[in-house]
Amino acid sequence: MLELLTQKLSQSLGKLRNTRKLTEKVVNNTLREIRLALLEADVDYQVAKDFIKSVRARALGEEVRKNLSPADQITMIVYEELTELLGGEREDLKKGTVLFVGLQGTGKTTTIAKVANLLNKKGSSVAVSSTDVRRPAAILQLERLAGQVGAEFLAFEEGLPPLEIAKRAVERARSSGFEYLLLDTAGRLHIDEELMDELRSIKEAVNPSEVIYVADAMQGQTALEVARTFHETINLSGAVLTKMDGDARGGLALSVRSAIGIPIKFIGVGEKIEDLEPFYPDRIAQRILGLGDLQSLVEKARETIPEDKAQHLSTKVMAGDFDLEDLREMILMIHSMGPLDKLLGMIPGIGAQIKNIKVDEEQFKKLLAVINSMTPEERKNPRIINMSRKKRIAKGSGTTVSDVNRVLKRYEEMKKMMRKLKGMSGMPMPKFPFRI
Ligand SMILES: Nc1nc2c(ncn2[C@@H]2O[C@H](COP(=O)(O)OP(=O)(O)OP(=O)(O)O)[C@@H](O)[C@H]2O)c(=O)[nH]1
Ligand SMILES: [Mg+2]
Repeated sequence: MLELLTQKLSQSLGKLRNTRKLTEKVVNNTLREIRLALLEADVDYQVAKDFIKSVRARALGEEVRKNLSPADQITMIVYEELTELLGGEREDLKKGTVLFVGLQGTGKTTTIAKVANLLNKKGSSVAVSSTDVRRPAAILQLERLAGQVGAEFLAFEEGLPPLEIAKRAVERARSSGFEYLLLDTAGRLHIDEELMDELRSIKEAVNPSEVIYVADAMQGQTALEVARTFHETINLSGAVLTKMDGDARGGLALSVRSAIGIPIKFIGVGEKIEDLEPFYPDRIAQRILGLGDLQSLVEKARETIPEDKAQHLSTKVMAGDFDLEDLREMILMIHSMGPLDKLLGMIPGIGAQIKNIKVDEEQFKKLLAVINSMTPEERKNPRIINMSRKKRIAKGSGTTVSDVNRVLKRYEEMKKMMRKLKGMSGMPMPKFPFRI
């Protein structure tokens, strides 16, 4: 997801590392590259143009923050503008009836089951029902999925028209006291009047708290056009982008908010029930910039690691007050959490590099091996590592002295960066370029 964009952006921002001053020329060059990267990622033309315009205005106009290098300064502005572009603050789904709409096969039914599962886990009471009488077995599909996630499925006699099902489902959900009713609708291959009329009448009858547009991220700009028509007809309140695990270039994710004016609430990242992530603009902006996504990582960790341990570790890291032992623990924690490919992108600095997952796994192992070969004192205070110890560590870990140096240098950089950013407004999360 978004790897290509991440790579391109990291490349052009990386070039700034040796720049001493943000002149107009430097800014223009960088922004030209960023604009191209956005367009290549299939971001809407106007959205990309407006984005670049705001970044330029700030990069050239803003008071220089003395404690930041030009590279960090631009990264910071791009980060903040990206967060804004992606929708700013995330809001949870409003309680009530949530209508899911979208074209055929985009993932409406699957997404309803995934959302029901998430809400259930958070302790909300959720019912689901389907008005999709067009496709044989569509209703059964939702019933089965509901059973799988333990959500109440509201069934009605066969032969009822969609509008009638919708009305009865709302009544029943209300009288049974459910906090959420997730309502499935039929899809079509293309937008047609009949579908729009059906959705319009359902919407009027059920007065939903949310109307969620489900889009297949692989469809890129086409999905944006469709969203526009849906929005004009039935007024959407949010979107879910599915199939972000595929080779979608990500442009849709960056365009929806600005082009249509609705926030993305979730992204689907696989076919399984758990493959749904709440969409946090700031975290996605961090991932896009190759800064990782420590928050999501920590949340994932909580599912597998005792909470106090994860909390303790993340507090230390965020404060820029961590040693190599903490870093090692973090890596081990990550290792115990499951498939590397999904997790690696969340580690600051590594996201940009995960084109070839095999290489990264080796880097990962190398990093661990180097830290493992140090003594506990050395991990606590790496400054005591002298040349002869470096040689021993390299030998013990099957690496070279320059590998050891790289690990130490990156560690120092990470710490420095975290400390610099600590307490800065608009930068809730650490960013540290970690590469070995
Ligand atoms: N890889 C991947 N597949 C997904 C994702 N979400 C849904 N799918 C798959 O997409 C296919 C269509 O999903 P459905 O949920 O049936 O789509 P729908 O919009 O309800 O389709 P209709 O009811 O026919 O309009 C299924 O094979 C799902 O498993 C996702 O995030 N990633
Ligand atoms: Mg369906």
